Amino acid sequence: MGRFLVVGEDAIKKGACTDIYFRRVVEVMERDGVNPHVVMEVTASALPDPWGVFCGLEDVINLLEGLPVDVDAMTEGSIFYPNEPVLRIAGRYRDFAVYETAILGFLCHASGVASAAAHIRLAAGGRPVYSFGSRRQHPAIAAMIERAAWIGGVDGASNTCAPEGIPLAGTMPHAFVMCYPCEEDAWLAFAQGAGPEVPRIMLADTFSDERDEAVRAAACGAAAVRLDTPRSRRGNMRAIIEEVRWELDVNGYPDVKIFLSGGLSREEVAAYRDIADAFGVGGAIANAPVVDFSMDIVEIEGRASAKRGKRSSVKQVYEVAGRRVTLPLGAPAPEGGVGLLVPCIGGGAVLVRPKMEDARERVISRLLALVGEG
Ligand code: PCP
Repeated sequence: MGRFLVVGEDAIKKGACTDIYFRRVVEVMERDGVNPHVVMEVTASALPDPWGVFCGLEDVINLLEGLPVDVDAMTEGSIFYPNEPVLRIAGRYRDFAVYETAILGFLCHASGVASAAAHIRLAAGGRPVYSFGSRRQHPAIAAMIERAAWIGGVDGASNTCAPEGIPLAGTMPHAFVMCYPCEEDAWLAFAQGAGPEVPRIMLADTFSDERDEAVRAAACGAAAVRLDTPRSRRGNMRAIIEEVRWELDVNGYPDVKIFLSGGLSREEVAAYRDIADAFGVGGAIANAPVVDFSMDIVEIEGRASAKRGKRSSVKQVYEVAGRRVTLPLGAPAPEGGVGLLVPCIGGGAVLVRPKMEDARERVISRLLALVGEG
């Protein structure tokens, strides 16, 4: 271990970040000369919502590249449902057994974040949503969090380590306001000193009432005011936002937008989307429940086999006229059906690398059709 409690890339790549039982059973199997050819599938039996967003494939491909395995998977950014295989690995068990921990870790976490981001984007009904939650997770995974949130559909991310291509978004911390003699001094300093590309969004809740600070911030050149009202002051947040809007309007600032943040849940985003102009969401995206993917043998030495509770045989998921059908891979494909699992790695060689922008487009293009599905 180095300075921080972080497992390095090299340890992950060589399979050293694993559950000890994998290493132990591989040793036993080596001694016995047991190493069957298996096909393993990754599925989630249940989800917190009717559907999820598949994410994390890029890391899995980088992990398995060079191993003697074939990998097929849904493309990143695919919508998936419970019991659908999202990824399959074919190879000799011992050759990849120790990687299960990292494979699932990559997929469970990234898919959880991307799924939450997509559901929050839907809840926002067209209002921009920004990922502000990298501070809620270990900094070593900030890039993963922001990438998954971006694929899920947020409009920007706050962490400077977000992968290139993701627009950075932020306003100002309360600490900044407090470092000046009064709020006006801080807002004016920001208006004059921040780069020209930085939106003049002034934090308007540090010491006084939001309606008071909002109008004063508007007078200092705010393009928007951020309300990050502490929980202890939120008697009726909707009434507070409406009052701020009213006072901005009657004081001659109808174009000043209202940016909402601070512990927002998906439900709150939906509840305020008609009166707030944009949302900064932290924990509800970054701390999203992981997807409980598991990785199970479904075929061994060419014979369909699965532990109880799991469905045996290698499968393909088809999309047919907006419906999803999962069938054994050998069964005739439904007419007009498009198979969603496609080859990614053949004999250790990478065939297709996911592209972040394509994954995001895939999610966004599907979201409207999913409104009725929760
Ligand atoms: C932070 C920031 C956002 C919050 C976090 C997003 O708040 O202002 O509103 O994360 P959340 O949705 O999990 O709350 P603070 O910690 O109050 O930081 P600051 O005073 O610097 O704005």
